[in-house]
Order: sequence, then C-alpha cells, then structure tokens
Amino acid sequence: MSDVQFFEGVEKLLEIWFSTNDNNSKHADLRKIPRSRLESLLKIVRCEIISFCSNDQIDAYVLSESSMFISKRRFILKTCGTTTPLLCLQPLLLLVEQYAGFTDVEDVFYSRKNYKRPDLQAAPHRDFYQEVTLLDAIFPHGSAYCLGSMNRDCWYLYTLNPPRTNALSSETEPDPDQTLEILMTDLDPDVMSIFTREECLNAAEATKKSGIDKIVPNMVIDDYLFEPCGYSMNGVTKSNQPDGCYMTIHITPEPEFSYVSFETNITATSYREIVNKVIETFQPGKFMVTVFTNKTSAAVGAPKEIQNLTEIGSWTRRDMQHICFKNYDLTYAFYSKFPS
Ligand code: PUT
Repeated sequence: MSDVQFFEGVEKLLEIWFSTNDNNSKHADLRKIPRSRLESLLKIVRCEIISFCSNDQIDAYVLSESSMFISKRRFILKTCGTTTPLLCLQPLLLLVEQYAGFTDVEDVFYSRKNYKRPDLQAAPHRDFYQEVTLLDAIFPHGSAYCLGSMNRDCWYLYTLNPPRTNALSSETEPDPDQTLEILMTDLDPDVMSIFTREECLNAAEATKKSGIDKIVPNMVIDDYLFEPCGYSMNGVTKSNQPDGCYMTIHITPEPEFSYVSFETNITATSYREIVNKVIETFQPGKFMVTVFTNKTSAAVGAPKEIQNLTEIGSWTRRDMQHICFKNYDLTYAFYSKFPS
C-alpha cells in the first residue's frame, strides 16, 4: 500500500450573482465586505487566504484550498480537499445584505466533479443529495443535474432555473457572461513533477517551466507553490484592459491521485485554442469540459463548438450533453486518451 497521504483535488465550485429589488444597484458592491469578515467566513469553509491580487473589476484571492473571486455582484468560491463551502452560504447572504447593499440572489451555480474519495468528505459534501437538500432549503426554483456517466466520471450541477416568463414581458438584457472549465485527471507524471519543490524553487519557476504563463496572454499572475508539492494560481486581466476577466489553475500532482483544474471567463468567440493549450500543457489521460454562455456573450457559439469536437488531438470524446437553461446554454463533454 502507498504511504502517500491522499488529497482530494476535486473542487466544489460556488458562483452566486446578486441584484437589488429596485434595480438600482449603483452603490451596491460585494467588495465592500471587510476582509476580516471574509476571513471569518472562510474559517467556516475550513480554508484561509494566502495571497491576493486585483484589477478594477475583480478581487482575486488564492486560498489554502483553491480560490475566491469577488467582483461587484458576482461571488465565486472554489475549494478543494475536505472544505465545506456550502456551510458558509447563510452567513454569506447575511454579509451581502449587511455590507454590500444587495437584496436579491439573481443566480446560483454549485458544481463539482465526482470525488475520488467521497468517504473522506465532511457533511454536507459526502454526496450530492445532501448538498442539494441544503441548497433547496435556501433557494426556490433550484434544479439539480448529473452530467456524464453516473458510475464513472460525472459532473454535478445545481442551479436556479426559474420558470420562463411571458416572452412579451420586458426583461432587461443580461450582462454578457461565459465560463469555461476543464477538469483533468490521470496527468502526465513528468509534467506533474514540475509542481513539486524538488523540481522548482518557487511558483514563478513552475509557471514558466510548465507554460502556464502562455495559456492566456496578458494576465497578471498570482501563483503559489505548496510545500512539498501542489500549485495554485489566479490570473486577472491587466487593469488597463476593458474587461475584468479571471483565470485560475489548481494542481494536485501526486501520481496516485493527480488532478488539475482550469477555469476562465475570458471573452472569446472560440474556446478551441484555449482547450488545446490547456490539454497540451498538462497532458491528462482524461478530462471534462464545461462551457456556460448567456445570450449576450461573445462566446455564444462556444457550446455548439464543443459539441462538434469529437476528437481533440489524441483525445476522443466519450460523452457529451447539452442543456438550455432559462438564462444560459451549457455543454458538458468528456474526453479520454484510452477507452476505460
Ligand atoms: N461555474 C458556473 C459558471 C456559470 C456561468 N458563469
């Protein structure tokens, strides 16, 4: 039996959009929540802030277990290991009301890949039904989905999908939004060894040596190399650029349970090149891609684009599903080098 201490790289990902009931959110801003209150919130989740960077539109935190991004009305918390992000939901909603000036939750996305060791998780994260029960107790109109193969690799999603209103009613156009996520397992051990203190002295060296700095150009990178291994980075677009976009990568390099996640909301009409760069950089045995786009996004064609990709280099698609929500289109696809 291996004596390497297991670590669950798979993250729980929570994204919440807020609004005000009078549609006047000029002064409301999630970044008004004081740092000390965020730190207390993260204690409930069982993680802490280890680094920070920002641009005009986003505050980006590297956490001891992954990342947190806070912009005017969007809150993103991505945490791995045995963290408990859903336990901070009620306290977060109180902080938002108290400090940020928002009155309503406009949209919620909670998602994760299936864990490698669900038995090691703490409540309510041991299984998806427990997570859904907690979310349903807070949000009306929540819907839960499992995409992919339920007895193999799959991806769980909980989101608000309120009933469609009369098409003739005057709904305002949503802010453009898109998210690309790539979750990779069974990675090339030679690539993974870059993310150890044995091979690299610091995070900047690992970022450069692996080619992470080339995946999305023009990002300010805040990276962290853990002891004895493991890597996290947040990237935000430079402040002189028009859109406040982010990217984030988290790496669990141990060969017994290697895992890498990549996520970005960058504006692009095609994600083909980024997907190629990511999988060429990390060389996963298997990976899943998810793409969300809303109707005002420049990437509105990206879900369709993924649907047409049956082969990407040496990876073959094994699974693909598409869902049309009220406000977003979503495509999920799963690829592997070898049939499992
Ligand atoms: N992780 C969910 C992303 C939804 C659209 N921004």
